[in-house]
Formats: sequence, structure tokens, C-alpha cells
Amino acid sequence: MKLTKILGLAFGIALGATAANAQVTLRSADIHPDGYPTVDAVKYMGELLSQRTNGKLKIQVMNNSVLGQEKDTIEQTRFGVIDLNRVNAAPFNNLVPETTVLGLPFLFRSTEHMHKVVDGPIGDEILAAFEKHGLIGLAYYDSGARSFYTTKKPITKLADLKGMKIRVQQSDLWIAMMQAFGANPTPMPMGEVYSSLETGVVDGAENNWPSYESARHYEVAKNYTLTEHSLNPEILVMSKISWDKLTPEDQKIVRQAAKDSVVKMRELWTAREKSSEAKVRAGGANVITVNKDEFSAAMKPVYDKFVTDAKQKALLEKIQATK
Ligand code: GTR
Repeated sequence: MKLTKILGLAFGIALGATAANAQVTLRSADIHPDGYPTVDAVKYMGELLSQRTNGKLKIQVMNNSVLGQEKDTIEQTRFGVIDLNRVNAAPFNNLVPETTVLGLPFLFRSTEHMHKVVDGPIGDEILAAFEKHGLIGLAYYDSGARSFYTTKKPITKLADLKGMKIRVQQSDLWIAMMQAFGANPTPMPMGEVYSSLETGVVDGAENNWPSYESARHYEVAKNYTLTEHSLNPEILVMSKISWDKLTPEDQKIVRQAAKDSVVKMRELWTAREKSSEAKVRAGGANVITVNKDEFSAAMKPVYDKFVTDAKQKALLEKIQATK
């Protein structure tokens, strides 16, 4: 073998060793169990990242709440202890007020409408608002429509919610929304909901089909009322501290892989909504349809409280005008 070839080989191995040393595994938090669409979408993003960086960047999804409940993991992500985090928009509301608009009750006319908004300039603007809070907004994932479920008294009309103790996510918007529905809001992390339903700390909660099913809430709260009051999406964020350690080229790859995982997520989500619905129906859930107009008519105080200045009003109009 020629000397240059031998040197070349040695150099290649040396380079390989350097690349191996520079390997980064990003830890990603999620409260959901194995197989939940958000968990699998971030795993898929990890595969894309690994392919596109020749194994330099990888993702380890630490789901099942092993890193804590959402509010806590958001803080840890801001401090760079957790690199990536997939959380619903609601627990971000108080930290990043720009996210609040996405959860407004009966705002989106359909999933397509929500996609149009988050996939366009409004979605980008809201993602950009994370940066000043130590987070990089990467992508929106579907979360379906949220509906109420109760342990004892079924909700068949708005008046049934009067005085009911309903668990909500830890967000001022969600507290105000429950009050406008006439209910008594009890904010708490998702991990406490099952036992709170079981022991009567709350009379009900609200969530999409997949979470109602995967968290087994349908076992203890059998009445599922299709109010479909919010299409609040999930948001995938990265710690700005972790982000700043990446080269600009790798940052671009991360952003693109996150965007590409959205396509996968939407497929997974559509399938899971159907299978979860089938599972809870088979499990004995009492699914109730209601006159949604009556529920949405009660939401004016929420809009009055959260859409106050000219900027927010203009944003709301832009969302409503999105075809
Ligand atoms: C789920 C969402 C979670 C969490 C949960 C909740 O739909 O995926 O991120 O926010 O709802 O109600 O706490």
C-alpha cells in the first residue's frame, strides 16, 4: 500500500473518532406513554436528524413523565437541563403570552383552519416569541379537539357545568374559560388527574380522544361530552442554551427535521384519534353530543379578557379571516 493511502486511512479513522466524540444526544421530554403520536413524532425527528448529520445528532425521547410534569420540564428546558420538550400550548401561556390566542375557545373552525394558521406567518411569529424566554419554538403538532368528561353527572347542556369542579391545565386562559362555562376550575398537572377524578377532588376534566384514552381517564370518568371547545395545538421547543451550542448548519438541520416531523405527526394523529375513540367507546364511555353554539355563546368574557389591545385584536381578526 502506498504511503499516502496509509496516511489517508489513518486520517479517516482520526476524523471518525473526532466525529464520534462530537456526537450529541438531545434529551426530549414528553408526559405521554410509548406509542403516543407526539412521542413517535419526536422519535421520527431523531431518525431524520441522525440520517442528516451522519449520526452526529440524535434524540432520546424520555417520555412517560420521567423528567417531570409539563410546568417543571418547561423550566428545566429553559435552564438547559432538558434539550427538547413537547408540551401543549396551554402550559406555555403564562410564560409566552403570544401562545394564548391558539387556545381561545371555538377559535378554529376546523383542523384545516388551525393548520393554515400555524403553518403560516402567524404560526412563525408565535414560535419566534419563545426565544426571549430561553426557548426556541420549533414546530406545532396536532392535538385534536378537547371535550369535557365527567365522573357522575353527564354534561348535556351548558347549565350542567354550573359549579362543577373541572380540572384545567395550568394557564390563566384555561381558568377563565372554565369560569365562563360556569364551572369551578381546578388547575393541576396531567399526572394528578386520574386520582383526582377517582377520589372526587374534581368532577371532571377535558381533553382530546387520545389523552382521554391513553391516560385511562375514561375508566373513571365515563361521560364524554363532545363540546370540542378548543383545538389548542402541541408545541415542540428546544432549550436556547442547547441550541446555542449547535453550529448554524446543525441548527438549520434541527429546524428542518422538526418541520418534517409535523407531516408524520399528522398521519399518526389522525389514526390515533380514531383508534382511541373506538377503544373508549368499546370500554363503555357514554358519548354525548350537545348544541355547541350554546357553549360558544358563553365565551365572550374570555375573548374580552385575553384579546384586549389593538395588536391582539388585529391578530385575532387575521386568524378568523384565514381561509
Ligand atoms: C394533552 C397534551 C398534554 C397535556 C395534557 C393536559 O392533550 O398532549 O401535553 O397538556 O393534554 O391536559 O395536561
